[in-house]
Order: sequence, then structure tokens, then C-alpha cells
Amino acid sequence: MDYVESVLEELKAKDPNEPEFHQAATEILRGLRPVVEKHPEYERAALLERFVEPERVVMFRVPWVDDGGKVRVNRGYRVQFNSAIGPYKGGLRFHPSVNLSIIKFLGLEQILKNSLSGLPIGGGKGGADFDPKGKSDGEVMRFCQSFMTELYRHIGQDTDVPAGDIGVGGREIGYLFGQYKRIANEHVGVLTGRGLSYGGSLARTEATGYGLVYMVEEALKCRGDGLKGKTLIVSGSGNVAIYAVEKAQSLGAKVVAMYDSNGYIYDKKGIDLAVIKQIKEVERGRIKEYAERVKTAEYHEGCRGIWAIPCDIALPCATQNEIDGESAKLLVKNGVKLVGEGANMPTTLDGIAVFQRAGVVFLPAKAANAGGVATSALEMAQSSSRLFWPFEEVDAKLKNIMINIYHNMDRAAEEYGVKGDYVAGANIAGFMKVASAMMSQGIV
Ligand code: NDP
Ligand code: 2IT
Repeated sequence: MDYVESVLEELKAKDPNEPEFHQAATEILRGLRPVVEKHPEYERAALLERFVEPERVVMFRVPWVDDGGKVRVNRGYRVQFNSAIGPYKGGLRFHPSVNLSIIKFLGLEQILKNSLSGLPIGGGKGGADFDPKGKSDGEVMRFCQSFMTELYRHIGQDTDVPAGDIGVGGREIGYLFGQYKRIANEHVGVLTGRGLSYGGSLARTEATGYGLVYMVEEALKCRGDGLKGKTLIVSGSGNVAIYAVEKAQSLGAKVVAMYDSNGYIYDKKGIDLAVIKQIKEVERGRIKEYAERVKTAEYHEGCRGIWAIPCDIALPCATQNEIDGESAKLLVKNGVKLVGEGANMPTTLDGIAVFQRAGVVFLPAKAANAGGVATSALEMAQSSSRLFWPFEEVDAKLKNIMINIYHNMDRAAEEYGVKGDYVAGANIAGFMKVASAMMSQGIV
């Protein structure tokens, strides 16, 4: 058994109940095989064993009182995975499915994503098995305050800087920041994705979706093509999905389908994003309501059916494992040419293999959705310098970062003999900097 497989075996034996973490580690480590073959010193330094072991894991009780006076208890997490190249950085996810396996897979991905961004940020991730859906603002606030009452002692602007993810948007970041400031007595950039009136950066809200589309446009441009006239499916209807649709439409693409966790809408005339924003950002409603308001649209219960709709480009922007091998085969059969991952690990290992065998251009999450965290790092820079940059300046930096990531992963894939395999390319390009920093810092 080679070095990569033996590390994977050991990891699965140590934590057998972490399937999402195993999946992410398998994708990453197998992509790194050409690197460890070229660098035998990495094995001598047990670099991969150290890379897959978080520097620190914090799990904590989050008690709060609901509107009916009932005491509720959730479980909170922060995985401080790797600080070789900068302070831990990564989002917080509030969703009932959250567990240690999910936070560890997200944290591992985050290390390489943050490295790819070219900015000095390490990898971390956190969250809770709390469901903000159906909760009042007061309940969400009390939950966030309780969560931060424990988390504050583990984070700091130079230590660990959380942000949003699924279920954590502007409202939650506001409540979390308010509680941090109250306890720590400092107004600093300890969280990103803050509101514009208290230290946030312009373009952070749009950054992940816009960044994804900037990379898609660059990949198409390098093939003598562009988004204009293309038909897209964008899954999800949250922060990432909405701003991916906005940018894709502004570049002349037609988005025909989106979903939330209950079902999908299909609007062959092209989705009216203003209606989606009203339902999702203002009313916190369900996507079903779109079909009640827009006559050309159909609504279907369940999510999977979305991948049977013919499209040129698919942008999965909801959650992990939304495209499995079967859905990937359907997309390929219906002519998909490019898949760009807005969500983290939205495609299963089987699904990735289907796309790659079919010659579909596959832009993996850690590269394609890095625009969010990259812009978070720009928010940190603005906080430290106590300045605000105009929208156009942040957006131009974001675009430049996404184009650079695309070419770095493309080059890395070619250099290591796997041209066009961006899964391996992104893993290699992201890992080289982390590996170099870890090797320089001794056995830590
Ligand atoms: P939001 O909470 O804003 O939106 C999530 C969307 O995905 C909602 O439409 C939600 O539907 C849907 N969704 C969530 N879980 C499921 C599920 N199990 N099945 C079907 N649909 C589901 O989150 P974001 O847009 O911020 O995040 C989306 C993805 O992008 C995640 O994978 C996240 O990790 C990733 N990401 C986010 C970044 C950011 O800056 N926010 C940066 C990089 C990656 P419903 O409302 O019904 O639950
Ligand atoms: O997955 C991600 O990159 C995010 N949720 C954003 C993290 C961040 O720190 O902005």
C-alpha cells in the first residue's frame, strides 16, 4: 500500500463514523499522490498524517430559551484545522445535519481553498446543529449570543476569524458580532461578512456567487467561448446561488432552474431573480411561492429532478453530495459542458468520475467558490487598516483572484502530468504552499 492509501486507511480506522470527512480526504489525498511521489521528504516528516489531523477541535453546549419559555440545547463546534499560512479562517454552518464529520470535511477543504486564494489565511470551520428555519429573530439572537458566549474565548482577529455558511448570513453575523464585542470589549475584524455599518466589506455578500461565475467565464474564454446565450441550472436559492445567478444573467446567460430543500422551480423563460430575492432575502419564504407568482414557472416537489433538465452549464450551489453518479450521468446525457461547484463538495466521488470521463470541464469547489473567503480576507485587510474600499475595487480584486486561481490549478495539473484534471490541480496548487510552510515550521 502506498503512502496516500495508508494515511487514508489509518484515518478511516481512527474515526470510522465520519463519511463526509473520509470523502473529502480521499479526494484530496489521491489528488496529491504525484506530489508525495516527487517529495519523499514529506512522508519522512509525516506531513499527510499531520495535514489530516486538526490542530484543535472544540465542541460545546449551546443552551438557549425559545419563545415558549422552553430550554433548548444544541451542540456547537469549531475545528481549528491548520494555521500554517495564517490565522484559522472559515465559516459557521447552522443546520440540523451538522456533526463533527461535516465540520471536519469543510475544515479540510478550507485549508486548501484559503491557500489557493493567495491570501494569508489558515483553515477552520464551525457551526451547530441548530435550525434557524422557522425560528423568530429573538430566538436566533438568543441562540447566537449563547453560541458566542463560549466561542469568543477561542477566536480573535489574529487567531481565528469565522464567517457565514449555510444558515449563517447577515442577521446571524450581526448577533454573533454584537455578543463578541460585548464580552471581549473590542471592535475588531473577528468575524467577516459583517454589515456595512459595522466594519463589513462591500461585495462580500455577492463574492462567492460572483467569483464562481468569474471563474466559469474565464474557463469558457480559454476555450474560445463565453456565458452569453448559455442555459444554466443553479441549485440552491441562498447566498451563493442568488449571486451566481445575478452575475451569470448579467453576462447574458439564461438560468432556467433553482431549488430549495423542498423542491425545484423550472422557468424556461429564464428565472426572474427579483422575485427570488424578494421571497428568499426579504420574506425568508419557500421557493414554491415563485411558481405562484410567475406564470411561466413550474414547481416540483423534491430536489433530484432538477438534474434531468437539459442545460449547458450546471452550478450546484446548495450543499454536499447534491449530484451523485446517476444525476451526473443524466446531465452528461443531456449535453452539459461545464460544472462549476459553488457549494462545498456538492458532487460525489462517483459523480466527479462521470464528469471527468465525459470530458466535462469540472471546476472543483475549493477553487470555484474561493471568492467568498478571499473577499473575507479583503474585509480583514480593510478592518486592520481601518479603511473601506469602494465596491468596484473589491470586485476587481475578487475577479483577479478567481482568474489567478483558475490558471494556477490549470498549470499545476499540467505540471504534474494530469492536464485538465482540475480536481488534482486545485489540490496540488493549494497544498504546495501549506506543505512548504509546514515543512519550514518544524514538527508542530
Ligand atoms: P444559504 O443558507 O444561504 O443557502 C443554502 C441553500 O441551499 C438554500 O437554498 C437551502 O435550502 C439549500 N440547501 C441546504 N441544505 C440542503 C439540502 N440538504 N438539500 C437541498 N437543499 C439544501 O447558504 P450559502 O448559499 O451560504 O451556502 C451554500 C453552499 O455554498 C454551502 O455548501 C456552503 O458551504 C457553500 N459556500 C458558501 C460560501 C459563502 O460565502 N456563503 C462560500 C463558499 C462556499 P433551504 O433554505 O430549504 O434549506
Ligand atoms: O466555505 C466557505 O469558504 C465559506 N463559507 C466562507 C468562509 C469565510 O471565511 O468567508
